Amino acid sequence: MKKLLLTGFEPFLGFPINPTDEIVRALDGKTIGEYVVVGRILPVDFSESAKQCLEHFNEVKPDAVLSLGLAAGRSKITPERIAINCRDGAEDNRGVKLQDSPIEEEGPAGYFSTLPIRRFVDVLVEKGLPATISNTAGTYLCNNVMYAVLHKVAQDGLDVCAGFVHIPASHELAIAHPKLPSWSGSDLENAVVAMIEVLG
Ligand code: PCA
Repeated sequence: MKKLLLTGFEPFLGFPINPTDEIVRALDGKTIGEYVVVGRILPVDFSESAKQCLEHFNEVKPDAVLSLGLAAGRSKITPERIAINCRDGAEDNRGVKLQDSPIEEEGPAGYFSTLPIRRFVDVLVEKGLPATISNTAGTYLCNNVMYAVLHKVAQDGLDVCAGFVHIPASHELAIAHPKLPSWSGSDLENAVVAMIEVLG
């Protein structure tokens, strides 16, 4: 059986919950398609998130990595096309704010996702779940984790597909932040399951 490292994030920036945390906990240990899911939650912390993600990677030795993050305000599931070598944006959960900071001093400008993102979108839409490719994962923690995993895979020459998918807010979050578009928790989870099934 192949192993999938599925990551989510803790709550951040005034959002009382992070739906990725709930999905990862729900799917941890499940077998989906050809994969057994190993779920891990990452901190929203510039000095820790990529480090911890790579520690999980080394421990799990996954065949594929699917990382999830909340993109509050987006209305669709958005597989990310590219991660860029930059950290910038709001304060993290430890109060650290970075500007124009490279993730890897000597690293390339960016990495394309090696997940089948076009197929993800096609399958989700066929199932009636709105999805579109996103061409920016931003410069916050989600981009940081996506870049760090793809950098490791490239540096070590590993046969592991990896990438990142942003998901919309859940209804629970939209109750706390009424202007946010939102999905039900079960639709969000079904979308993640459908993407894992695409992997094999
Ligand atoms: N979303 C943030 C960080 C944690 C999360 O779930 C992001 O898009 O970078």
